Amino acid sequence: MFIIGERINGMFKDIAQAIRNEDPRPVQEWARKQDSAGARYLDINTGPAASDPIKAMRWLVEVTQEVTDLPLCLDSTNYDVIEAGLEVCKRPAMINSVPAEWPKMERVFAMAAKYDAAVIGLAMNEEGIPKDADTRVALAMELVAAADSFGIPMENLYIDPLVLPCNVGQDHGPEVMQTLRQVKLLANPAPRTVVGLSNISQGIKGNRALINRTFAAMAIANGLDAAVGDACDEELMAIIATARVIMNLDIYCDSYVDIYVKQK
Ligand code: THG
Repeated sequence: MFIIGERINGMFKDIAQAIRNEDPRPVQEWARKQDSAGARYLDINTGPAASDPIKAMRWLVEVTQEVTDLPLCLDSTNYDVIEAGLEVCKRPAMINSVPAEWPKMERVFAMAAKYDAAVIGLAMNEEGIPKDADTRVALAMELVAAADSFGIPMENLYIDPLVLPCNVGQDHGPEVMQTLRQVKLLANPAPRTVVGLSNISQGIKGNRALINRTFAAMAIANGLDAAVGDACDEELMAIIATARVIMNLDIYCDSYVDIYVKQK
């Protein structure tokens, strides 16, 4: 399981301000910090306030690539914004994201094939986010079939069951876990899975980090492959390293946590 660093997102005030002032420093500082904390990709999202999101996406990609070699996860619901980012990406990127809807899947999977990008497919459609796991899995199957028809290999498709804050969508929790398990049965090789980790605690007063960390450990036990999350939460990164040992994904050695922390 790996982390896609969530911090370069115009939803955060410092990044929104950096975009407005074309000041690369906050963006590059977060890029470096998330890289050295162990992020495997960096999510890049202009946020809702950018006046020219195409220009903002291109700028964010360029200034981020000046300080890190990590691949980028381009996060937007506007596919012209995603494509502007793909044009300037130096390494194969991840497209975040596409719902199980035509013609959006057509646009995104064609773009993924052209730019050799991975794709996050959302378990939702025109009718919204389903409550139950079975409907989420049915939508995941539509994404699998569509990706396959464009020649996208399954290891480049990440299914997102879609996580809601646990105070508004508490009944979704077990359905998300079941979706993570069942998605692995849809194809051989199976598609990968991803969630937005911080979503689970959004808008909650109190110990958000505890909720995010607990959710991460549980989702890994259910087969989670990746999460958009806080790479700079050292406790979260240690929990992930430990969960990977328990799930037999990494070899145990007596000082693995020490080694993990030193390698960062
Ligand atoms: N799935 C996929 N991509 C995603 C998400 C997802 N990208 C965006 C989001 N969800 C994941 N990223 C974040 C980033 C920040 C927060 C939550 C998810 C967050 N932000 C604080 C808040 O809203 O309280 C902002 C605090 C501040 O302004 O300082 O929690 O689900 N594929």
